[in-house]
Amino acid sequence: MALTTYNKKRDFDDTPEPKGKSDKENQFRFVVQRHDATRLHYDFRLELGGVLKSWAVPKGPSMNPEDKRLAVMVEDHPVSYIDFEGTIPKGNYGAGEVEVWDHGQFFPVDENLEKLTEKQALTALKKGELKIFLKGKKIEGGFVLVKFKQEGDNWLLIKHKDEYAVVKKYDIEKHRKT
Ligand SMILES: [Mn+2]
Repeated sequence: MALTTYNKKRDFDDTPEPKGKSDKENQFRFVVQRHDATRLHYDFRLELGGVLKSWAVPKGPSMNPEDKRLAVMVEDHPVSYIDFEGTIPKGNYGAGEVEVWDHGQFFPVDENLEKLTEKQALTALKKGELKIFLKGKKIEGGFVLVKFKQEGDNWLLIKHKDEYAVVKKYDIEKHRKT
């Protein structure tokens, strides 16, 4: 079961995070959670296959196509994690503050920006390259997630060159909600 690792890492008597169980109906939502843990990072999650496919992005997503953001794939999270905000207490896995930085819809797409089905998206992910179109409040437009080696969990998250792209330096912390 996809959420075994997620559940194993957490003590639900001690963390306010939701317990993992998979959902059936996919709504193609995404979330970016700012996670002020041992190291500040942004967690990027896509609702696919009854779970949230998840990457920890140390520098966060960038709207500048020049930035190739390292995105380390982590364990699948339950769909109910999509609006999780709060404090993971000290001593727990990922201890620190979590806040939703951005959220919205996404569409998995092919190279011609035609929508893919959920099944096609899962296949693309397995092959190590998934193109998506995001419609969030802060981030918008085409992105690609590409695995840069066959082995390991290291991917790159790159903004596609389109009308939503930002060409100047992109500072995610300045884009933080107040
Ligand atoms: Mn995290």
